[in-house]
Amino acid sequence: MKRALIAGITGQDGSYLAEFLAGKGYEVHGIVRRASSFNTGRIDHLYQDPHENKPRLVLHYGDLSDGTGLRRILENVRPDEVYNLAAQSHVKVSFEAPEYTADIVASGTLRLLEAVRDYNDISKASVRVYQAGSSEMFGAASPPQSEATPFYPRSPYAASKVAAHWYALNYREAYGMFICNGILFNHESPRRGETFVTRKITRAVGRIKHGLQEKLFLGNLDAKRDWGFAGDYVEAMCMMLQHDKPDDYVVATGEAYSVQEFLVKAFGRVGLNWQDYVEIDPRYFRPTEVDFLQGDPTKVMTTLGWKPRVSFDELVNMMVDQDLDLALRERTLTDAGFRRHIHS
Ligand code: NAP
Ligand code: G4F
Repeated sequence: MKRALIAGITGQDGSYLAEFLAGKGYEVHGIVRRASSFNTGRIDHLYQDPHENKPRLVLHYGDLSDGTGLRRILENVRPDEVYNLAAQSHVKVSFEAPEYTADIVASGTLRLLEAVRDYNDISKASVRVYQAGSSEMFGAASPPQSEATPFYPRSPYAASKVAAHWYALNYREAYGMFICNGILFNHESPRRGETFVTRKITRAVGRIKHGLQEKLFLGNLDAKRDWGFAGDYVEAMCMMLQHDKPDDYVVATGEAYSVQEFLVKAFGRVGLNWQDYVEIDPRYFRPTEVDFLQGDPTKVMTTLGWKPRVSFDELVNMMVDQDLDLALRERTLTDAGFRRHIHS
């Protein structure tokens, strides 16, 4: 049985990857940050009591800011594969917390790579590592973007991901480590964080439809993104680590839509016109925007045989349908006198 260690297991991708690997028979270990409230909502359905004989999902407290702790976790878990999905992953927030973002996204990756390098030396193992790179690294480069496109980062987040990408590539060349950089374009799901634009929209659609919200405030509606389904993308991560040689891959659908096109589809799903509800709030503009991301996934398709299963329309419908259901439950609670809580 293979053992995988996932940093960032409580996030959107971490939860889908944990499910996927568990389904393949892996023993899955995850690194969880200490928080004052529970942050394991996305993986609670997978959790097993550690007092059980052989739980298939084991959680370890740790943080990418704490290199010694990472090393200790590696020695305890003795993984075959490590997936580094941990990050301060919000682009706009990275302008507000740039040093923190760099510390976790760039230096945190370096800490994890150092820990794996030491563990390999001590144990004579050859742990395979997946590094979560991002299409944000292409930033202002013209679409379609492929593995050959030069990076042009437009935010502290993107610059930090570029640093992490090069750390990973350098460790592969310098120490012969098996490390793959996935350069993933935007991928969404009903588990997407509620401050990313797709989920912010679908949450609002559900609440507006059920009379819980009147307006939706957004920033730049003209930006274009290549949006896929997170469940499809985690399969590509695993496929990279099963290949006979480590390499870097763009993962994308090859299609791009604007934020406005997402709005049309999402509001249209419930028979509403987005223009009746959306207002622009410059607070959501970014100091430097990434206008147009559209990936060229030829390499991952031809080399690894990966392809996306969920279309743009299916993705929007899946997210809206779930958020309609959530809003209905909120409505029921509100009608029963409970106060509701709105994220923006
Ligand atoms: P996400 O939902 O924001 O999850 C991020 C994960 O990292 C969470 O588990 C979070 O823990 C954890 N984390 C944050 N700071 C940490 C720290 N200091 N130490 C340890 N863990 C920490 O992000 P995602 O959408 O799943 O994305 C996964 C990875 O892929 C990220 O690296 C992201 O930058 C990258 N990526 C995402 C996309 C996309 O479209 N989704 C595209 C390209 C690349 P908490 O739950 O406690 O916050
Ligand atoms: O949903 P977003 O915040 O995603 P963004 O910035 O593309 O980043 C996501 O994808 C990256 C991969 O390309 C990941 F690396 C990263 O971790 C993250 O998962 O914004 C998408 C677009 C932007 O152009 C933004 O300006 O939507 C625009 N937008 C318009 N109004 C908004 C809003 N974005 C947010 N978050 N909130 C708004 O109100």
